[in-house]
Amino acid sequence: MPVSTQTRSGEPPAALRHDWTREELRALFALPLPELIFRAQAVHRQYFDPREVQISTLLSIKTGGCPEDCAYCPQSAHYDTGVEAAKPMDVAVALTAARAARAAGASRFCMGAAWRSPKDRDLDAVCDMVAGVRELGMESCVTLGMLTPAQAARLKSAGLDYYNHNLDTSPEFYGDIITTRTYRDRLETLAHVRDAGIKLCCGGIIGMGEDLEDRVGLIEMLATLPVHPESVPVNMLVQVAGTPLAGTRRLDPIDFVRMIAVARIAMPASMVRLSAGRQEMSDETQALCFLAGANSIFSGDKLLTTANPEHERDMLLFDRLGLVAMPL
Ligand code: SAM
Ligand code: DTB
Ligand code: SF4
Repeated sequence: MPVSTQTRSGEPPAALRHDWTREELRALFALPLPELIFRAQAVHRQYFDPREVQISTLLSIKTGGCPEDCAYCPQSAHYDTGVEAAKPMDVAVALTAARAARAAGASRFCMGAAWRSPKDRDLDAVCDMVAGVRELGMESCVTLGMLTPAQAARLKSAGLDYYNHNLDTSPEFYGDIITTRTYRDRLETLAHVRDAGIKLCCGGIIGMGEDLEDRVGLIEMLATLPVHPESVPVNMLVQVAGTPLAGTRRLDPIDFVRMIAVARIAMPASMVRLSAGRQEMSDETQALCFLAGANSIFSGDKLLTTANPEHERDMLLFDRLGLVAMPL
């Protein structure tokens, strides 16, 4: 993590806070946009070079047929979305994709599996993939669902850098979106991952029909964890036909920008990732997200099962904005 003890201007950076209140966060969301962006930029520059954007690439290593009922997800077996359940991917195939991602400038390779929780024997191949990604000189990340403490320890021994497990939304709205596991289950997995010494990638989705208070509640949960997640993915719902959330009223892109800015201010040293939803976003909205403190993206023409902007479009946008890929 590039957490420095000095800012680029030589001043000590603002201290990290873990006592954010909903009232304070609500007040940030209510600021006029220029003021909110100004504050987010000021904080961002204390911790990061504002030109640099970290690039991760995703790969689905086990697609579809998931027993969970997450209302947004094309991979849930509860919904008819056209995503077929597939067998886990071979290690060699995953590592070929990792090499291609590295050649395209990605510093982190993230592998996702549509499991409620992995079986111990599932981890054999995952651990080989993690070790292979590390050998390529990239950071490794996996998202496999709920983990036991022993499974987290095993992944750590294989060299895993990050585990992605999202809180998704506020505790109050969560039950409207997922009924097959609880918010507490998620918090427990996050604790197991932390206890194993793995860095956390944890964020959520907006545009699911939630209220502003649910966005406030999600940031409160993330920013009051004992250690802020090192990566905070902010996903804009990708509406997939067949899922219960298809047809949800579209989010105002400015509300997405506000979410990024508040995440940046509340968790100043974290990578805030402009995650799913970029395919449907204009270049101008993405530019506003970078101004609001986003400093990470998923690159590659696919997320897990849905489309992501092509590499060329991203590189052109970086050029137009004067952004560069963050070195490892
Ligand atoms: N099964 C594991 C789990 O849920 O923890 C890992 C894979 S799951 C697809 C990873 C994350 O992708 C979810 O937590 C959710 O935040 C995000 N996601 C899934 N479908 C999405 C969609 N349609 N739009 C935006 N984000 C989505
Ligand atoms: C995260 O927060 N977003 C990524 C990653 N973590 C695993 C996944 C987005 C998935 C979007 C829907 C799909 O492509 O299936
Ligand atoms: Fe399964 Fe993860 Fe999709 Fe939920 S988000 S249905 S747990 S793959």
